[in-house]
Amino acid sequence: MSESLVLSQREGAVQRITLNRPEALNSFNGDLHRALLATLEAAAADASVRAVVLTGAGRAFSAGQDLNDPLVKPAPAGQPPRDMSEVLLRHYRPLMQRLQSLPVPVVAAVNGVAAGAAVSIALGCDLVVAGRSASFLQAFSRIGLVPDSGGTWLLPRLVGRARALGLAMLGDKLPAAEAERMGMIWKCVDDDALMAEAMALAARLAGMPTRALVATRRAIDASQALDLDGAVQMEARLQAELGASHDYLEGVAAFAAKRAPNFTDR
Ligand code: LHQ
Repeated sequence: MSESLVLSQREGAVQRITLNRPEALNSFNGDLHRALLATLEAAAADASVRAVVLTGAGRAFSAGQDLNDPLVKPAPAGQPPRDMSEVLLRHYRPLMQRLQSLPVPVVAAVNGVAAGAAVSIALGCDLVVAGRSASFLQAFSRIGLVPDSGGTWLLPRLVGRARALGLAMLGDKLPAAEAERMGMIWKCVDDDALMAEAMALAARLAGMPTRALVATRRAIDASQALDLDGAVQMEARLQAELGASHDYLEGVAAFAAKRAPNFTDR
C-alpha cells in the first residue's frame, strides 16, 4: 500500500486529508480505501485533532469506485457474476461508519466532480463546501446500479424524495451552485476560495465544544428514526451527558464573565 495515496497535513488543530490518486480521478480501489481508513483512524485517535477536512487532489474530488478494479469488473461470460456486496461491505461500509462516528467534525471540500460512492462519502461529512466548478453525479443508474454507500439514506434526507429520485434515476451532473440551492450541501464558493473557506470553517469548528458537535451529529442522524417524543428523550439523555462536561462549565462561565470560551473536551 502506498502511503501517498492519501496525504495528511496538520494545520493547527485541523487535519487536512487529501485523496491522492489524481491520475484515476481519485477513484477508490482497495489500497485507497485502506489508506483513507487508516488516516481517519489516526485522526480519530489523536486527541489534538479537533476537526478534519477531506478533499481530493487534482481536478476531481473522486470518481467513486474504480471501475477497473478487478473486485468490481463484471465477470467474463459463462462465469458466476461478481458479488458486488463484497466490496461495499468490506470497504465502503467501514468508511461510512468511520465518518459518521468520527469524534470530531469533518468538512468535505469538494474540489471537482464527485461521482457514485464519492457523493455519498462527501455528503456523509458534516459540512460540505464545494467549488463552483465542482459537481455531484449519481453515476449509478448509468451503469445499472442503485445509489450505494448510504446514498439512498442521505439523498432523500437532504433534498427530499422527488429530487432524490430525479437525481438518482436520471444520473445528470448537478452543479455545486444548484446543490447549494436545493440544500444538498452547506455552501458553494469560488474555486480559488474553496480551500481557505473549508479550512476556516474547520478551524472554527475546532475551537468549539467538540463533544457537543459530535453529539449533535449523532442526535440529528438518530432523530430520523424517532418520533418527536423519542427525540425529546434522546436530547435529554445527551444534555445530561454534556451538562456534566468541562465544556459546559466553561461555556457558561465564559458567558457570565463576558469572555471568549476555551473549549478543551474531545
Ligand atoms: C475512471 C473512473 C472510474 C476508473 C473516471 N473508474 N476510471 C461500489 C462498489 C460496488 C460496485 C460499484 O459501485 C460502487 C460505487 C460506485 O462508486 S459506482 C460509480 C462509479 N463511478 C462512475 O461510474 C463514474 C465514472 N466516471 C465518469 O462518469 C466520468 O469519468 C466523470 C464524470 C467522473 C469525469 O468525467 P470527465 O471529467 O469527462 O473525465 P473522463 O471521463 O475523461 O475521465 C478521465 C479518466 O479517468 C478516464 O481515463 P482515460 O484513460 O480515458 O483518461 C476515465 O476512464 C477515468 N475514470 N472515472 N470510476
